[in-house]
Amino acid sequence: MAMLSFEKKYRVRGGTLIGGDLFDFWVGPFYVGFFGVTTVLFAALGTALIFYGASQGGTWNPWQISIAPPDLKYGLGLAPLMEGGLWQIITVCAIGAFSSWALREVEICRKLGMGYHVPFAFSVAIFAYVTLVVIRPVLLGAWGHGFPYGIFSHLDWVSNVGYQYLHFHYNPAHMIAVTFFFTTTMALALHGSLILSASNPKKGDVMKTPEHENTFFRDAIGYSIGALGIHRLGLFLALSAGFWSAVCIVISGPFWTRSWPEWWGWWLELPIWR
Ligand code: 07D
Ligand code: 07D
Ligand code: U10
Repeated sequence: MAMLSFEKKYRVRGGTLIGGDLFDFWVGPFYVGFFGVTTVLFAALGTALIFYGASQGGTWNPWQISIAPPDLKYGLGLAPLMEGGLWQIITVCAIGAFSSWALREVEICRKLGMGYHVPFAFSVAIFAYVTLVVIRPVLLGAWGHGFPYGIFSHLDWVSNVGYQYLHFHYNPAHMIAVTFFFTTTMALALHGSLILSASNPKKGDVMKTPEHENTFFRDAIGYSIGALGIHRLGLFLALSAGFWSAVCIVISGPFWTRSWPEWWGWWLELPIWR
């Protein structure tokens, strides 16, 4: 009930980026807005094209459906529909839908008078995707370097591209990204467990305060980052994971063409060993 009366108060017009009052309303729980309409249009077209591609692809097994990017011979040009053209249109739809979703989040933030942290965070995921299917293919001179749209086929792409550089674990930016992913998981486990331990006591027990939370970590490791700080740290860790992922793939090919283990040659060539 509290939620419903809150929504009534805040479900007012205004704060849109584009179109004024146009589509400035809600359908059930969903805010629509101009960018809600563009999200639905791009997502519906992209999904329909995936189904069309699947209908031509010889399998309805959801794990095996795959829409491949064009052959490398098409370079950065347009490819015929059934030879990668479909992948190119679906890519435009995907970028259109993801960006629309981010902008719809911005409009919701504006209506609520909140910061833009959530759309900013989603933009980092979009940036990683755009790095994979636009920035790196453009730097390498062919759309064929994008990944195929299929559940198993995109795993094959990751494995193949990994082995193309002999041993992807030796990519230093991949190491940084993986470390950020692992650290994010650890931070969330620490935070989730700490909050539940203090604020979800068993029946009859009193709820503990943020002072208890601070004191736990001061006792355990000598320092507490604080209630706001842990959320800043969590956001930083998670966004860094996505950012360094984009870096690790964009340098593979455009900036380093040999095997990743070879990159570490600089260490053996340091003057101190001579
Ligand atoms: C839990 C939020 C919900 C989102 C879900 C995903 C679709 C795709 C479309 C059949 C955390 C919805 C899925 C709409 C259906 C078609 C055409 C988010 C949550 C549940 N991957 N990947 C998966 C995508 C890339 C990799 C699963 C998308 C890169 C590995 C799912 C993209 C590389 C593994 C999926 C993308 C890569 C997966 C679970 C886009 C490097 C797995 C995802 C748009 C990043 C895992 C069979 C998940 C798996 C997996 C979706 C890109 C590697 C199908 C939409 C090219 C190694 N990926 N992926 O939970 O089980 O995300 O695969 O960039 O092991 Mg992938
Ligand atoms: C791209 C997803 C964007 C999603 C968006 C939203 C919908 C809507 C709707 C649910 C970036 C989509 C939304 C579709 C859904 C509804 C309703 C996220 C994206 C915009 N690796 N590796 C990474 C590890 C190896 C290789 C990243 C670990 C091998 C290559 C990460 C290991 C070889 C590439 C990572 C490991 C190899 C990567 C992925 C371990 C293979 C990449 C995360 C333990 C033999 C990719 C930008 C990411 C990359 C990438 C982790 C092993 C190859 C750091 C932990 C050694 C080729 N690997 N990897 O990027 O950087 O998320 O992509 O072994 O391209 Mg790796
Ligand atoms: C956090 C938090 C916190 C909270 C929280 C949360 C983080 C402080 C206070 C939030 C966290 C959770 C709730 C936990 C669970 C979340 C996850 C595990 C993350 C992953 C999430 C999911 C897997 C769910 C994904 C669901 C989505 C994206 C919703 C799908 C919605 C739609 C398809 C409708 C979108 C609406 C739009 C675009 C606006 C326009 C709407 C209309 C026009 C009306 C609707 C019309 C249609 C649906 C038409 C048909 C659409 C078509 C044909 C196209 C779509 C095609 C598709 C295939 C989808 O920190 O603590 O607590 O809660």
